[in-house]
Amino acid sequence: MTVSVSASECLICRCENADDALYCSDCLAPLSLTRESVVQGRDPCLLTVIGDSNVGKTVYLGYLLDMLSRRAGDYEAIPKGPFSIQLQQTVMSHLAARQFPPKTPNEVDQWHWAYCQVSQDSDEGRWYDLVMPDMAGESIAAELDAPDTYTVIRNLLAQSTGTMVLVDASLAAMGNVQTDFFAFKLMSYIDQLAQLRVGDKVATPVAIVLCKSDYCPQAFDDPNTFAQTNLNRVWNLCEARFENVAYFAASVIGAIGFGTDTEGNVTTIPLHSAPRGILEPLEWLLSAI
Ligand SMILES: Nc1nc2c(ncn2[C@@H]2O[C@H](COP(=O)(O)OP(=O)(O)OP(=O)(O)O)[C@@H](O)[C@H]2O)c(=O)[nH]1
Ligand SMILES: [Mg+2]
Ligand SMILES: [Zn+2]
Repeated sequence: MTVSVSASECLICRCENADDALYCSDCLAPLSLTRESVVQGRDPCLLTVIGDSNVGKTVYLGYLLDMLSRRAGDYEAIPKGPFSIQLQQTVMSHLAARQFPPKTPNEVDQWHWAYCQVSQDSDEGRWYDLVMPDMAGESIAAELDAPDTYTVIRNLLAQSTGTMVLVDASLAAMGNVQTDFFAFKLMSYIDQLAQLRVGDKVATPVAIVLCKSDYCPQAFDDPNTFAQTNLNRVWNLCEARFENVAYFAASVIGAIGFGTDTEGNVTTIPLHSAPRGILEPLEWLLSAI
């Protein structure tokens, strides 16, 4: 694959920027992404992680990146630049201190962008240049309700090689309809972006990750049945409009404790990490692209 951009063209929205600019003037994505891909001489593989606020995107993505750099599952991962390590450092240092990382800010220039090269021993030495931004759930919600509020989200989804849709399985299992509706809206947004004729289906692979499945172990036993039962609107839309969808249960935390903060609010405390199902969605996406 050859890279088709110049060093000052934004990889996400393709707009031209000044040679010494650090961030794209249009969508605020870091231009180091483009510069690095020009050095590598190939287009990176954009994997977009989306989901409602508080579903666990930051925790999942930070933990996934950390597992890759610790060579879990025979993976080898090389971060491209120190900015790519920030997300995993934030997540791992908070978990080590028995805290959850803070909510991702809505400002695009505050999002962490992870850019790393990944290869798996069993994949004949093939390298993927993965770009995975950690976006704020509230910004995603704003873009769904009023398209073009966050052009960066639209551009990312339109160009994604693969997408991970994160859903809060613990809420879904309790019958919370908001969980199903949010993912339903997201899938419909992706479907609309593809601008396909009625009979054609979206080919981009989509992994639906049932986060916080430590609260509902039945999701691990059979993610498909769990989704069909508890996320029925999404399931039906995927059947009708998407060619390549798979469901995965995942959880990072083994046991949760409860405490109170200085203002008396109840807080959750991650007592220890027990990752389950973290690598599988990535593995499937890489095999599907
Ligand atoms: N039980 C359990 N809770 C989790 C897990 N991952 C995250 N959580 C809880 O979910 C909360 C939100 O996680 P985040 O990763 O910050 O959520 P987010 O999707 O990044 O949210 P925004 O940044 O607002 O978009 C955490 O503060 C935890 O309370 C998990 O694996 N198991
Ligand atoms: Mg977050
Ligand atoms: Zn841009």
